[in-house]
Amino acid sequence: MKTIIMTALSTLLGLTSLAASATEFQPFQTYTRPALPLNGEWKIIVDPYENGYYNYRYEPFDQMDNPPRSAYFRDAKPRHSGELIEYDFDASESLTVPGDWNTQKEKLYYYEGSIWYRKLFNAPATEGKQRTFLHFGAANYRADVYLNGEKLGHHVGGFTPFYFETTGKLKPQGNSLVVKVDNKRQRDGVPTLNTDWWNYGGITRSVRLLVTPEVFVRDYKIQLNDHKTGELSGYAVVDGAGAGREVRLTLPQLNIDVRATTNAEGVATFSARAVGAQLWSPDSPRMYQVIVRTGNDRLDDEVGLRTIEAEGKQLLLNGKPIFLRGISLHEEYAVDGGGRVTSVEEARKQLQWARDLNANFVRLAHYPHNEHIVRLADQLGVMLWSEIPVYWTINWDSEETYQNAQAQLEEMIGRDKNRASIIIWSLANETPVSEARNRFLTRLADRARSLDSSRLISAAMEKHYDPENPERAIVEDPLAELMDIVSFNQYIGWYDGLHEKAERVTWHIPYDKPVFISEFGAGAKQGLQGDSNTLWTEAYQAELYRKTLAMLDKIDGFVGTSPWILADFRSPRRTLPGVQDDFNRKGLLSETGVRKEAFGVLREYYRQRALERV
Ligand code: GCB
Repeated sequence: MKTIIMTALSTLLGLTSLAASATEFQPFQTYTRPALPLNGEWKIIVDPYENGYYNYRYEPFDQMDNPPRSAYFRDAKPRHSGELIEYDFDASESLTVPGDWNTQKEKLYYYEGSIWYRKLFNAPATEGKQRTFLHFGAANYRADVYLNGEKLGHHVGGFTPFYFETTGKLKPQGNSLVVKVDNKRQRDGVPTLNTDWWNYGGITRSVRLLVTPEVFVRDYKIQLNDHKTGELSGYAVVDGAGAGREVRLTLPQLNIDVRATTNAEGVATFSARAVGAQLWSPDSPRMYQVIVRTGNDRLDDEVGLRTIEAEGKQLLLNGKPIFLRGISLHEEYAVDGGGRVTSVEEARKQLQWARDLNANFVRLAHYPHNEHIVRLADQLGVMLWSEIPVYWTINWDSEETYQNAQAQLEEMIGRDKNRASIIIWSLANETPVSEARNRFLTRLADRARSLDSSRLISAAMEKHYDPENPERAIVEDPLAELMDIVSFNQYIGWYDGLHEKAERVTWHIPYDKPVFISEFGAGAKQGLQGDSNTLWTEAYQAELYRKTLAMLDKIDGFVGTSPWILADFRSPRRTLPGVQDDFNRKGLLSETGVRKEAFGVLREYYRQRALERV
């Protein structure tokens, strides 16, 4: 019922509503709030049989009225010499949070299963009616969270944030926070069993404890509706308030200072005009300070103001045509031990590599990346594509799978909706056309649009060949009708013939929409020299880039590309000894950042493109 009322209300207010969420997730803007970090060393127990979760009849302990002390989340110690407790966090080994587990211990290189994490901490000082929240940036894939032996809840999905309120649940000292993280792949999961990347497990992003006033600004959105008039609109969501609470929105450098009052759901809506604002763009990533206040609470942030539209076959940033000089990227940084990106410095290094390539756009594949990189992209002027892991062969017929995908979409948009850098939300990658898949993705597209009208929606589709003419490539997919941009992956010259084929193929793309090539590429082992007709050599990859770029240039409505991929990345599908050794080798850089010849080819192409401006 609440959902229905809120949906109607939001539509009425033209809100990009989080409050209409069908799930329990309510976005919480935490990045700029002061917090007690619970990062660092956590004690761990590796538990492949989930012995700490199920009894010997396979009944879950956390669904029992009085869970026994043998349940690991009780974090128990024998009370006397006769009490049998077969685990001991204090005496166990440790892992660092944030971080994946596979790259922290050799024995966990291929581990997929459950690991229990435990952190002891003292409560931060609070005053009066202040509230506390435990916030997780991400844990892959399922996290069950317990505080002082009691379950706080669980979260599914490896790349988006979640949190629990802990007000009244903390002891002044010695709180035991236990998290069971399980990264087993699942047929009904998002992603599903089969992916071309390693499914790193663990608490991969920061854990923080936030203290807020009783009533506080949990979320807000601000968007530029019209680049000519500077018309802005937005809203703030106040947690703990009913109707009639005053909220103040200030953008001091633009002399904007407006007040609004919350409705019964705690939502206050704003409109304002940004007179003389410098719009955000890669050439000039101007950021403006934003302050949202209510009572004694204050949320500080920075936003860029820009519009992005598709008009006919053109892509318009602030009303002007733009070409996306892109590159695809996994959230992996193999330098210094490798694994998932965990720090601002690593994220900055990745964006620096992209900028060295003269790129102005990065496709964050194939799941939402950390908040550091998205915020850095705002600062540095790099446009982004952000996607959810609806990849290949998701179980399209399962409602549970759909709800899972939708929740990840809502969490992604919920976290990043104020980031000017993100211009495209992507819903799926290389999914096979079928009735069930079309229904699934249509629902997701509708949901994405209802949440955010200030960005484009896309999905990486596929091509096929004209049965009458094997060199006439066609991009036709019912999904394309729903998208703002027609994006597709194609591997002519790698999975599909040799690079010379690119000289002969013509394209038929029957949509009056911008065309974006979200992937092309070839494997090359860095340092492997040879002739340009031999697979795996740097020369072959470089030649494929030359021929592919020449082919793409001829496509009507070509507005950009994000070749696959910036750096080699770990994938258990890639076993060829001496060449792949567990890495997908389509990087323009090796996994440690050493350039291959094709890096220079793309860099030069982008340099020319940048000179032409479009
Ligand atoms: C694709 C996928 C990407 C793979 C890539 C490859 O089309 O979208 O995840 O890694 O091809 O290397 O085969």
